[in-house]
Order: sequence, then C-alpha cells, then structure tokens
Amino acid sequence: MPVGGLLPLFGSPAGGGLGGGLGGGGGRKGSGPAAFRLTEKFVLLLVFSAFITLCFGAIFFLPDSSKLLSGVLFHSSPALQPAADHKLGPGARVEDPAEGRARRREEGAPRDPAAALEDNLARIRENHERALREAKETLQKLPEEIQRDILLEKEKVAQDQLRDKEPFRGLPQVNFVPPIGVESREPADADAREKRAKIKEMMQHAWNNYKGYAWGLNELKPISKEGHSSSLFGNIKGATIVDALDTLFIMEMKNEFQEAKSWIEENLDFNVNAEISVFEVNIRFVGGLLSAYYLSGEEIFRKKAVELGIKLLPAFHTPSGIPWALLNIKSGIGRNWPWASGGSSILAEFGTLHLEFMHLSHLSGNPIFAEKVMNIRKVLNKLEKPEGLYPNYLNPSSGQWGQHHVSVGGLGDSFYEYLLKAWLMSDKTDLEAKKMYFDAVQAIETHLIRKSSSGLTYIAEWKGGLLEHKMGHLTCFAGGMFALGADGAPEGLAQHYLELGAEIAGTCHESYNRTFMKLGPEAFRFDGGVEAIATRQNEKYYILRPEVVETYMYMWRLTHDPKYRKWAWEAVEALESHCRVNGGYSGLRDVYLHRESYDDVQQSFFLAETLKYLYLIFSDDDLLPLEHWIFNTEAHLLPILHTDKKEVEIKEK
Ligand code: DMJ
Repeated sequence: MPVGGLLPLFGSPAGGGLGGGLGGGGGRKGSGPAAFRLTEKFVLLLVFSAFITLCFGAIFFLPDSSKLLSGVLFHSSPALQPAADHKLGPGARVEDPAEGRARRREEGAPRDPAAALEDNLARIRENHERALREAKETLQKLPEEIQRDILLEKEKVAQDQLRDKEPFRGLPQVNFVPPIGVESREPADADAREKRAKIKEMMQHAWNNYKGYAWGLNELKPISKEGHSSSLFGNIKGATIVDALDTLFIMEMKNEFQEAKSWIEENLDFNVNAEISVFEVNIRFVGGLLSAYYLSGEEIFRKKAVELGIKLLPAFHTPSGIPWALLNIKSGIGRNWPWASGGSSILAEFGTLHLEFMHLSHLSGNPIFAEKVMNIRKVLNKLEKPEGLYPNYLNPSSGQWGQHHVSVGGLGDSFYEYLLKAWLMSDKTDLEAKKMYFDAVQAIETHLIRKSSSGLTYIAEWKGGLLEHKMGHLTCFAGGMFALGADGAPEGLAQHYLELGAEIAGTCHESYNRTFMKLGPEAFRFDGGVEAIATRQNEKYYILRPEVVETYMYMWRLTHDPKYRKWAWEAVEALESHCRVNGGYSGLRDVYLHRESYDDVQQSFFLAETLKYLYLIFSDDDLLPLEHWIFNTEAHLLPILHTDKKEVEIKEK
C-alpha cells in the first residue's frame, strides 16, 4: 500500500500525493519530496513520526497486542471472533465494557462497518486505559509489594524459628546405657590382626597430618600441607574432627579422641553466618556427634547434635515441607542448588535425614525432628512414581517431581539406603519403610539393573525411560545394601538379594582391577565396547571414596567369603602405593595413568568411612555387631532402637 494512501491530507496540488513523488522519481523541482517547502517538510515529518509512534505504541504497549494486530492491521474485527471467556454464567465476575460489547455481538447485535470501527476504537481506548492503569499500579506497587513480601517472609521464618526453638528450653535427662560391641578385642586370626594394625597405622598417619597442618579446619591438603575448606560446610569448622570421632573411638585412639572432644567443647560453633548443605552437615556433623555420643556417653556430643539439629529446622519451611538443599543457619533462609532441575530439592539429600532426625527426637525428647522427616515420607507416598521409580528431583514448592532422572548413585543413592536402615533401626517395626524399600528395589531391578555381555551385573541410570549404561563409584554401595536387606526380603528372595549384592561387589571390584592404580574411577561405562572402564576424562578420578570397601564389609560380614578380605587388602595396598604421601592421603586425578597426579585433598570421609570399613573387615564380627548397630551414610554409628528393652530412658527434667 502506498504511503500516500494513508496520508491523503498531505496531497499537494503541485505534485499529487507523496506516494506519487516517491514512486515517480521526477525532477528535483517536480512533485517529489524535494519540492516541499521547509515548513511543510517539518510538519510532514512531525505527523509521520506521530503516526509511527502511535502504531508502535498500539502494538507494543496495549495489553493484548496480538488481538490488536489482527483487529486493526489486518482488519479482522474481534467483533466477529467467538470469545470463549465471554460466555460466563451469571454472577461469575464483573463484565468489562469491551467484553460486554463483544458478548452482545455474539448475541446477534448489528454489525455495520461504522459501528464496528467505533467498537474497535473504543476497544483500543479501553485497552489503552487499562494498560496504563495496570502499568501505573505495577510501577507504584511492585517495590512495596516486594518489600512487604520480604518482610512477611522474614516474619514467617522468625516465627517458625521461634516455634521450633520453643520446646528446647533444656535437654531432658538421659540414662546412658553402655553400648554393645564396642570393646575391642584383637582378631582371633593372626593375618587379620596384622592387617588391622596396618589400617590403624593409616588412620594415625591421616589424623596426625591433619592435626599438624590443618587442625580445626575442615580438611587437609596433604601435598600443600595446609587446610582445605569446602563450601559444603559454610564456615562451620572442624569437619575432619567430627567425622573422625567414632573411628578414633573404635580404633582405641584414646588420646586423639580426647583431643577431638576438647576441640569440640571449646571451638565447635554453630552460631555462624554460614550457608551450608543440609545433607552434608547432617550426615557428617549431626551423624558424627550422635555416633560419638552413643559410643562414649559424653553429654557434649548430645548437646551439640541437638543444637545443630535445631539450626537445620528452618530448612523445612517450604510449602511442602520438603527441605531446601542449602540453608543459611543464621538467617534461616534456604534455597536449592541453582543447577537442580526446576528449583528442585534432591532425593538423596532430603531422603538422607531420617535416621539422624529420628535419633535427635529420641535424644532430645522432642518429636519435632521425627515429624519433619515423617512428613517427607508422607509427601513421597502421595506422589505417583513413574514405573515405580523415584525421580532424583522434587520441587519443594509444588511438591511435584522435577526431571524424571533416576539413579542409585549420585542424587539418589542414600535415599534407598535410608529406607532400608529406617526399617532396621526401628527394630524392624517401621513396616512402611520396609515396603517402600522393597517396592523401590523391585522397580530398580526391572528398569535399571542390567548384565554386560561378559556377565557383569551393573546398575544403569534412567533418564525419562532411556538407560545410560554408566555406573558411578557412589552406586557401588548398593551391593552392601542389597545384601543387608536380604534378610527381610519378600518370600523366597533372600538368597537372590544376597547374590545380587555379591554380583555388584564383583563388578565394582572389576572397576578397580581394570585400572593401573587398582583404585576405581568415579564412573565406569558399559557401552561403546567397554565394560567397567571409565571412558571420559572427567570420570577417571578417585577421591578416597568408601563405597566399594563398604560393600566388601557387608559382604564379608554376611558371607565370610575370603575373597572380600582379599579385595579389601588389594585396596589397602593401592591406597598405600598411590594415595599415601608425606602429608597424609590424597585423591588421584586419573587412576589409569602410570604416574600419580594428586588432587591434594584428604577428604574427611576417608577417616569416617574408608578406613573404618577397612578396619571392620579385618575385625571379628563382635565389634559393632549388625544386630545392634546401623551405619549412617557417612559410616557413623547409630544404635538400633530396640523395642523390647529400652536402652535409653528419657525423663523430663
Ligand atoms: C560420603 O559423604 C557419603 O557416603 C555420601 O552418602 C556419599 N558420598 C560420600 C563418600 O563418597
């Protein structure tokens, strides 16, 4: 359409329309734009720019520009379109005047062009006014609303915190009952005795170097010989001290245990402005303190565990009660990992609080901790599970699953472990946990467990129905879990689960055996012509993880097959050859290389788990018998809460 057609008022007697001038391309003094006088040009420019502004304004600033585009630019009057939301029942809501007109047209009002044009103009005017009104409201109110929201949120958190703290005016008295199976006897077998002594020496080396170079800090950098801090604990300090407590105790490193206790009494401080990982702090700090209390009966550990438990409670202040992953323990404000699918909390994180929180209620006499974790279970039980599987992501606001990724390794692992152990810890009375565990394991067997062409059993990862044929080092704990649960398996399946545990142990051993260092990679694959081998550079590292020796420990205890002691000793030799350095023990960047490339971190779980499980493999079974103890996911000891005899008696002060 020629522009002149839209601007008839500016047709010049000398030169016809502007369009003619532009289109005709005549001489400079003819009817082209050059022929206008300066004032005319100015007026023309002014009107033209006003018109363009109006058009843009209409397109971009009116509330429903798509309707406007179709209604004005393309001349398809909204008057002729059916309007679904106009068909309201009586009293549904107050009718907008424009909607009223549309409805009346729907009802058969005349449609002459002049009326339609008037309708359109009125509609534009109304839309425009409404948009202005809304914009004004938004601009005026938003900052206040934001401020009000922040204040309300703060108030809510403060109130929740007050409510959570109120019942803790002091801890009730507890009659400590001496723990079962902690008195140390030398192993009957001479070879085991010698090997166990070697493992104790490894613990001494790790501890002494931590003490020498990083005392009071979270972890040790054994190459740099200085402290290492991880953001997982915010600025809570002393992760290695708390994580190592119970290992020191069972290895009878009494002086070291006392040093650790004194440090905790004097320095362990939770009144810090720190954003922490709720999961990590729970499994390492709460778990470590509880375990130290149950082994030693020292009140300081119970007091600190409950104090920290209270600090973690605001993490549960979400619409569903599914806790945040991260929490500022000063402000009580929580959030989730920025990388987690759709703002979700992580299954292995919120699903790995149950054991510690049940014990916190037990030792504090306050049911609040148990209530929080029982609510998690309630939320999970209400949800539909895809193929019976638990996705790794759950949104704490909506209480709905995020991405349908399922893993028995990272992001999922200890959730399954805690279902089984919740049942065991309750002296097998928590039948709901038992059912959830066995149902989940059945779904895992059907959808995730596969055999390689050479017959290695592995647990793959499930992504919306597709399998990734990869198994993580973390997943290797599952061998021990299947074996530990075998006893309570549905009719006729006990042997099957024991064998499944043995098969997973065998596969994980292969993942170690197929490396140069004889220590397993972070993840190994069963595709592209390989089996139990890491193929990606970023999966070839080993960070002193315990899961493989953890499975060996359960398999040894439950079968006494000597191969598990043999495999455990291979791991000890590999640790000594490749991870031991002057300054402690270091992780490795690539277990397939022929020369060590150190990551320079002595992880606290090396002392809490790896060395503890190795020590137990070479101990007799009466040290920490499985009928009386369960291990939390960081290998901290929690007693089974026997129902027949009350081991811990709680009396209100
Ligand atoms: C430990 O902190 C725990 O075992 C946790 O469940 C998984 N990861 C580490 C050790 O690898």
